[in-house]
Amino acid sequence: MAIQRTLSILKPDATRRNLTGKINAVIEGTGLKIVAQKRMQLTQAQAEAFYAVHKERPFFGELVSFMISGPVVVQVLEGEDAVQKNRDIMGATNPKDAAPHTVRAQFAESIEANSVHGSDSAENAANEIKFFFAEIEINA
Ligand code: DGI
Repeated sequence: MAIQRTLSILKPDATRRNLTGKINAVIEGTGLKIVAQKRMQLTQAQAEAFYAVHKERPFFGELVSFMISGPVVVQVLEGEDAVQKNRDIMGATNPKDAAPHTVRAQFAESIEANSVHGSDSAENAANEIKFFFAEIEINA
């Protein structure tokens, strides 16, 4: 499997509870490298654009409100099979369904405040990385 990149977001529930270091340790423990990272306060327009794929879903408004309720840490992860590897350590969307070793099982508060986002395909990863980062900001 080739070296891939994926976009990860540590969500406002994680920054609020000072969990970014603990979550980064789990990410780095998989062998993935954090090759870009910045802490940001998303605007409503940015959160709506990032999650545009969900705009018809009943929870869209709540999702956007939550994502702007505090700072996030956006990051690019790089390594072998990065997209799937990150999805595997994130765990299921609802922490009640997440396998015990995963970030969401260990740290998430609820299906909404579920601590992390990760791209779900290589194609989405490329678009999501471009949404937040210029190539010059990504350094392996
Ligand atoms: O890729 P995931 O983050 O695991 O899940 P997703 O792409 O299906 O949904 C994106 C985010 O939307 C998810 O991380 C949390 C939120 N979400 C998903 N389903 C629900 C939800 N939020 C609420 N409040 N209720 C839901 O049923």
